[in-house]
Order: sequence, then C-alpha cells, then structure tokens
Amino acid sequence: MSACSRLTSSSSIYVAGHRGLVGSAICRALTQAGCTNLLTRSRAELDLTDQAAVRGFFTEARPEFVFLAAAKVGGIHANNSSPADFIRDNLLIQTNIIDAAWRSGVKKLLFLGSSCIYPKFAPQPMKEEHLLSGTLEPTNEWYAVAKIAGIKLCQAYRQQHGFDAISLMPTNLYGPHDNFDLHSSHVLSALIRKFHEAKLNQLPEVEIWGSGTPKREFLHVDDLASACLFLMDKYSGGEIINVGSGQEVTIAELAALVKEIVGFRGGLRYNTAMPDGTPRKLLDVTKLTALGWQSKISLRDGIAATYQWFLDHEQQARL
Ligand code: GFB
Repeated sequence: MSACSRLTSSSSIYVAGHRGLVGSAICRALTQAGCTNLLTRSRAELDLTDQAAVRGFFTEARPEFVFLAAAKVGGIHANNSSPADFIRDNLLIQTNIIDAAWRSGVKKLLFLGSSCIYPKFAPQPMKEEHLLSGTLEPTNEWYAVAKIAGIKLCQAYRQQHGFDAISLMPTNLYGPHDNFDLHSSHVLSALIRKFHEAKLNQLPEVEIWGSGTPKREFLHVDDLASACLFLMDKYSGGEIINVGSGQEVTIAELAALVKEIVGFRGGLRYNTAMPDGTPRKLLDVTKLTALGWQSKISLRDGIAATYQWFLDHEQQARL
C-alpha cells in the first residue's frame, strides 16, 4: 500500500472513465497497490453528462477519493472536426463530477487536463505558469478551453469551499486500451495499426498525416497512472502539475520507430493536406521531479509493449 498510503482498503475510490486508456491504467495501478474498493460505472450505467444522474450516483455511492479520467478525447482530426462535442461533453462531465464530488463530501479529487491547454507558441519546455499566457492551437482549442475550465473549477472549489481537488497535465499518452480507430485516434495508436495492416497486406507505403516535422512528447499510460497515485498521496495544492517523460521526437522519427518495431518494410508518404497541429509541446517537469517522481518506461519499450497488446487484443481493441 505504499503508493497510496492515505487510501486504506476500506477507502472507496471512484475511477471515472475506467474503460478508457487512462482510467483503465489507474485501476490497474490501484489494484497493484492493494486498493481493492474500486467503484466504477460504465457509460450505460451512468451518463456523466447528466447532472441529476451524477449527483444521484455520488449521493448513493459516497466515494471518498475520485480519479476524474472520464473525458471525450481524440486525435487532431477528431478534435478539429467535432469542436462542439469536445467542448460540450468535457464541460458537462467535469462540472457534474467536480460539483457532485464536493457536495457529497469526497475527501480528494484528481482531475486530468492535457498539455494542449498551453499556448501554441509557448516557450519550450512548457512550464505550469505558461497557462493562459497566449493564443491556443486552433485544431484543439475547444478541448483545451474545456480542460482549462476544469482546472479553474478545481482551483475555485479549493478557494471557495476548501475542496481538495488537484489537477495534473499529462503530455501525449499511449498504451493498452488506447483508441485505434484511424479517424479519431491519436498518432501513436494510429501508426501502430497502419504499419501493422500495411505489413499484413504487403502494401508499398503508409500514409503519415502532415509534414512529419511537428515534435511531440510521449508518455506511457502506466507511467501516468503511477504519477496519479503518487500525487494523490503526496500533493495537495491549487497549482497544476505537468506530467511528462522528456522523450520528444518528430512525427517522422516516431513513424520510423513504429515502422521498425512493427517490422514494415515499405515506404512512407506524407499527406500535407492533413494538419500538423502545434509545432512542439514538450512539458517542463521540474515541479514533479522535485516532488520525487519520474517516468520509467522508454518510448521504444512502451511502443513494443503497446504493439504486443494490440496483437493480443486485436478483436476487442477499439478499431
Ligand atoms: O496525436 P495527434 O492526433 O494529436 O497528432 P496532437 C499528432 C501529430 O501526428 C500531428 C500527426 O502533427 C498529426 O498530423 N500524424 C501523422 C497523425 N499521422 C497521423 C495519424 O495517422 N493519425 C493522427 N492522429 N495523427 C492532440 C489534441 O493533438 O493531442 C488533443 O488534438 C489532445 O486535444 C492530444 O490534447 C494530447 O498532439 O496534435
């Protein structure tokens, strides 16, 4: 129980979004740490955009700790094509959960934001104080504005009500239970599936969106889950905390790495009709490092493990 010493086996812990990339990783980490009293609800059981239903759940279930990993998420194309869904769903989900958690007497809540809350041209690596210092990246400003509102909700409930809500800003994530749908996924899961299917079908080339020049930092979701448990245990404050790996690559370098791990022998074709998005988003993790946490999973090992998970779960994976 060392990873969650403030959580006892009798603590009830609600993981919102337990079937997603992040929520499922948090459930695995909590179980490994000896926390067995986990509360979960599927989308069919509880519609998180329904305020009355969410209040009813909290009143009845009375969780003591909450990991808010439920969100409408997607890659650059999904964000760019469904701005109304991304801003509406995320505003509703996080407002309903944070408010109901406070009203029902939750001891502590951990909210997950995103590195896209920072300005498009923020100085690199991006520090927590760069929040709201410039214009956002247009392809995901709707999602980013919702996530910024989530941060402000946590800070406002802390200031007005003394509610212990903390906010983490993870960098681009990947790992088991990711979305592998080619229209709505993020780049890493998309590339795993594209190279795998191209290998099977002996295709001459794989299409890569954009120019290949943008840089992204990637963090395996099991590292993020470890940071979530660490901060739930060790940190209480209104200031946001970045969670990253420091492992930054260009999309072209990422494509070469995934291609090698999957074992595809053909070529790459860049489709510059698709957007590049922000040129670079590397997080400054000085604060988190000073608190005593750092990532462990290398990008190569993480991609290899995720490809193996994809092979083992191709039938159930979200394609
Ligand atoms: O991961 P991704 O969709 O999102 O795209 P963002 C990252 C980069 O990979 C972009 C390129 O430059 C894409 O053009 N890319 C190349 C591809 N091939 C592909 C492909 O097949 N699929 C995808 N999806 N990308 C997201 C935000 O931004 O980051 C979200 O939209 C969220 O709001 C997330 O914050 C972490 O990194 O650009």
